[in-house]
Amino acid sequence: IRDSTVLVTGGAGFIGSHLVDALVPHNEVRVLDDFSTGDPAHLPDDATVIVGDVGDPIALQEAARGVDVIFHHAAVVSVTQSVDNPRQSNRTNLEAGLLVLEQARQEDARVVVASSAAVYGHPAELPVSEAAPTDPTSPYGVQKLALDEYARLYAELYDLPTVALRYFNVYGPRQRGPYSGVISTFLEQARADEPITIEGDGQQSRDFVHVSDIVRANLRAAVTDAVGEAYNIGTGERTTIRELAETVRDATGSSSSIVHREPRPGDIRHSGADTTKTARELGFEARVGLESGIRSLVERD
Ligand code: UD2
Repeated sequence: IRDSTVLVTGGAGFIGSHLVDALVPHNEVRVLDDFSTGDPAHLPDDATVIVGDVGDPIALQEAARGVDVIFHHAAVVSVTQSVDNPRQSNRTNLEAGLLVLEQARQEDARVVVASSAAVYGHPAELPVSEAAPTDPTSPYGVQKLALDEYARLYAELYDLPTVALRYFNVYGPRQRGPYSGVISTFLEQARADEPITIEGDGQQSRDFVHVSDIVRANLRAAVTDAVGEAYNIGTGERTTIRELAETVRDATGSSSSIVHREPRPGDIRHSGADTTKTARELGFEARVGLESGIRSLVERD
């Protein structure tokens, strides 16, 4: 998109900050972030930063004034944290999301919401399509599902252009911290020549999608006519955690051993996107395969 005024909530976070980078050259970009997990160092100078909680109506109103599009990426991303404190994550993931939709209604703005493969829980069929039953297994998944449904409903009830993007396992530069995902954990371990820790037998699988593809999907969602819909954002390829461990070790030239620990309680066994609807209706396909994505991560720093 070009020549638009846009708001990225959670714009200092992992996904949000990459999106801000892509938007800044051609648009007026505002970022609303409370920097609870986001990093100011990731923000380009040309973005206007509003420091605040997305759940604070005053801060949100200020940040959203006159915008054409809101990319809603502010969230409590840790599934574990949502299990430990469901009401706290509900406030950010659902209540604040609803506030964003309401604010968009005031401004007549388009909204792209960050949804998740977590809405499917343990998928009954693989790859999982958007028409599959939703059956989340965590408060995080329930919150993302409710937001995803609200987005659809706002399109239906109020004619608000909304799009929900159901991200699979996202990875890439700037992903770090205790809840940051298996690829960043394995990379850190490999770089330090420490054991790479597989939880369980390593035969569980995931659809790993590079953050640059997530950005491209958001840019499509900002202009598509196919609104009021949810779209899977993955590559359509599944990789086992064992294969991932070996790929990371090879790519880094590390001498790490690969060890197994207790499986994670409630872990999803397999997750993979059916990308048919996204390709046909949103006109988006992922470009970055796992091996080249990991290679570019290794070459970076
Ligand atoms: C991802 C999302 C989560 C939610 C969920 C939906 C991330 C970081 N999290 O959770 O937000 O959307 O999908 O289902 O993308 N593992 C190891 N060793 C480690 C760390 C992880 O073996 O040191 C395993 C882990 O047990 C799991 C797999 O790797 O089987 C992926 O774990 P994850 O935390 O990266 O992501 P996931 O799929 O639990």
